[in-house]
Amino acid sequence: MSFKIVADSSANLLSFAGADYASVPLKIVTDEREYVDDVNLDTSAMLDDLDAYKGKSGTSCPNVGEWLEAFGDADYVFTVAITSNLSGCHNAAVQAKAVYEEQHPERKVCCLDSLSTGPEMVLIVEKLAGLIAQQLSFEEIETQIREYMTKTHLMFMLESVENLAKNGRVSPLIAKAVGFLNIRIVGKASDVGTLQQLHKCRGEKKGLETLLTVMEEHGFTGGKVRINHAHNPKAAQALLDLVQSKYEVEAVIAPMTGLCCFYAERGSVMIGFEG
Ligand code: X90
Repeated sequence: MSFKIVADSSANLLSFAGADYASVPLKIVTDEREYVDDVNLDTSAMLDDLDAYKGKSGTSCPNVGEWLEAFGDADYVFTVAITSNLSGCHNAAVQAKAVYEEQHPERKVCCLDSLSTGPEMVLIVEKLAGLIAQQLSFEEIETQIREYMTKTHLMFMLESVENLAKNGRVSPLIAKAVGFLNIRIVGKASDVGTLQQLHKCRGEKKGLETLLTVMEEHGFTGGKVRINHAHNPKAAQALLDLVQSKYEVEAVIAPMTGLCCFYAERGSVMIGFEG
């Protein structure tokens, strides 16, 4: 029996060695061109282009056919998608599941709505790989991963929410708060998969300290952390140093790819952890 994990590119995980894995790209689109969020994308050049570009920019999620293609011919597929509250990704995966299971009645697909994005999706993918390696049944893996997902969290520090606001993914009220006076937004993926602002902080140092405080308030006591940054490796490392000064952790720092760079914007960091 073959198992495959398929996540959309908002996980910032274009490849993964721990299992048969595929990343399905979202796209960043303007009136002039389209940036596909895959290994060929130069995110720094994209952000520079977009800074210079005066027109509208947005994003689009993978369609049913793109999910289906990523399923390949696996017997059992687990999809991990960005929160269905902010994107149509999960919905398209669910439709792809229906087509796949109808075409191949012996195959099964489990679609997981992360209610999150980025590094929390990475934790889910890694856990799935571990469960598959234990040779558990498809049903048992589904039960255990859904249980695991109730314990993982995503927190972030954003330098700007301009693109989130322009694309209606955050309330205008939150949008007003950033972009001036050196303000950073510290927040989390809420229980229903929306962007929830917890604090406004002045400066990066204060923002990172606040990030650790809110992690602690959500049950963090060390363990696995996955950190993603938008062209800000220094802040990612500073956050890790801060966390490690108090806790034993097993950490990975990785850059955000296209989708998250577009929405989180230069300078931001996200952290996924187990509560
Ligand atoms: O379908 C699409 O076009 C994609 C839309 C995605 C919109 C949200 C992207 C968020 C990226 C920003 C900070 C973390 C927010 C977490 C909220 C759950 C990252």
